[in-house]
Amino acid sequence: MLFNRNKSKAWDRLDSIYKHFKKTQMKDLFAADAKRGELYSEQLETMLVDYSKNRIDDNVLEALFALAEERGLKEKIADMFSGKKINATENRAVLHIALRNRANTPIYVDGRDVMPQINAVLEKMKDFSEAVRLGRFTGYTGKKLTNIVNIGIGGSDLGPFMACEALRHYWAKDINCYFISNIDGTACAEVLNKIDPETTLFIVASKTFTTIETLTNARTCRKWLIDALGEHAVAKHFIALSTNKEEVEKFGINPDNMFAFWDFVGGRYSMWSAIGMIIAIAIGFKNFERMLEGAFAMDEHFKNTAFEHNIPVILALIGVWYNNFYGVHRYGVIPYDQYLQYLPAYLQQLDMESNGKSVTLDNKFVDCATGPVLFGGAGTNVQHSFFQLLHQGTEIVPLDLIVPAISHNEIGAHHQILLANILAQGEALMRGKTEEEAAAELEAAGKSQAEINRLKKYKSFTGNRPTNTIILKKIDPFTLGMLVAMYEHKVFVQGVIWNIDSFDQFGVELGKKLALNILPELQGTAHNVAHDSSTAALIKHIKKIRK
Ligand code: G6Q
Repeated sequence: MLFNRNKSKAWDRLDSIYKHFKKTQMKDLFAADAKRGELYSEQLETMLVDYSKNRIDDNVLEALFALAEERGLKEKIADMFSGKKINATENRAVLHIALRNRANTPIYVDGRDVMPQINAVLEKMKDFSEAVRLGRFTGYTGKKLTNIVNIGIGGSDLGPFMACEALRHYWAKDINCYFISNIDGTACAEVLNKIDPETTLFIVASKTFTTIETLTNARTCRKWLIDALGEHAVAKHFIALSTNKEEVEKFGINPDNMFAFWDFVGGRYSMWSAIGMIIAIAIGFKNFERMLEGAFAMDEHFKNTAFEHNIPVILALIGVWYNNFYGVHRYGVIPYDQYLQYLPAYLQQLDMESNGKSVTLDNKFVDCATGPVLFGGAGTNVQHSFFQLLHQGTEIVPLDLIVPAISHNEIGAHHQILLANILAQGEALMRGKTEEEAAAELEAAGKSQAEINRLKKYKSFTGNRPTNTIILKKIDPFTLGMLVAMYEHKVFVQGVIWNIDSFDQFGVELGKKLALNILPELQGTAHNVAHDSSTAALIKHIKKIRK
């Protein structure tokens, strides 16, 4: 179906609603309806999503749901869950949902049920992760493997890294996890300095097994291990997570030590697959399965719930409302939880790599804005850094504020202070403070009239700044699974609205290719390659310094 927003009835309706609605103040909407908070909240299992502090009302929401209907969202969701090749540019199915399909109902790709192979790999992961944790699979010299190093980048790093950090509370006491992703030798050196070869397991995580950063890091680690323990030790200290058996063998890893996944699992959607091995080793396979169950609960909710109560759909459409009608192309995720501190970095890839596209599925340039710029950081830290701009800057930045009601570390009043802060931020951003209110406060503080007049503008806040508040019970594997799956589906819904392929990533290729051209120049084996004058001068300058 050709999507042209200028000819879309639902889009036109939203355009005209926006013209009247844009000046509406959220605080007036709250004043007019004492039940607004309750009305615009949804709960799933142990997760509550309050989306009431947004510039929306029933009329706006209805029009957004109509847009989703018009875009065929229901059918698109069914297509994904049934294994249709919705990653059209790469002609692939998109089946991260199959990896956590706890009902084990068949899902067919090219006439073949994918569930048996998924279950077989999960079984193999279970055996291996338990063998490592129990010390049944040991290092070459018979010592227990307690340092687990994941070597991977992008989707083969960010998911496992974020999830391991989020679930640190569940780590086996004698296990430590490390992550090497950057090609910068420092990344390798800093990890290798901390660990002992006899007790280290390297996990080479690469879907393609051709990624230069990962293979270079893996080779360096392999040499480090061989220097210490000899060539024979490799089989006991290296495993691979990949779709490419041939390259794994070429690298020198025994295929018995390879854990497979498939081209229907996108890199940034792969932490539920073999790529999650380090998570399973750290937290135990039972907990890993709980994470899959949490994601499955969100999948079922997403697949079966009417748009009006469908959490990923609602969040996605509110995002579209700001992005395409208010012209707000940015968005922040602020977890108020130390364990979730890497969630924004993970979501940055999920969202920006998925929806940072400019060509529609009909092979035309888009005629509306697509994926927003996503950033974030852990509360309360960021309240003392970039929140100034969020409160008083000229840019509107919609936020997701996330917090667990119960901390794993309930020490004194820490968690209550944290909770008070997240709630206060949402309230402050929505309500703001008028000049009159600022003046009254200054007066109460005993300031002179001249001082009050001088300061009241600086001390006022426009408010009307949107937030979603997501309250979790506790950061446990099940909850994390739900949360991550919620964002995956939110991104998918937005991709459907914008009619783009959320599952390819051609945009990362050009720079990679050019780096391969420049490398021989820096190494002195190629000369006089054509470049723009800036790049040419920079190459010359670097070579001079490194001589
Ligand atoms: C994710 C991307 C990308 C990918 C990395 C690593 O969706 O495809 O981030 O995960 O480039 O690729 P390999 O796993 O093939 O090494």
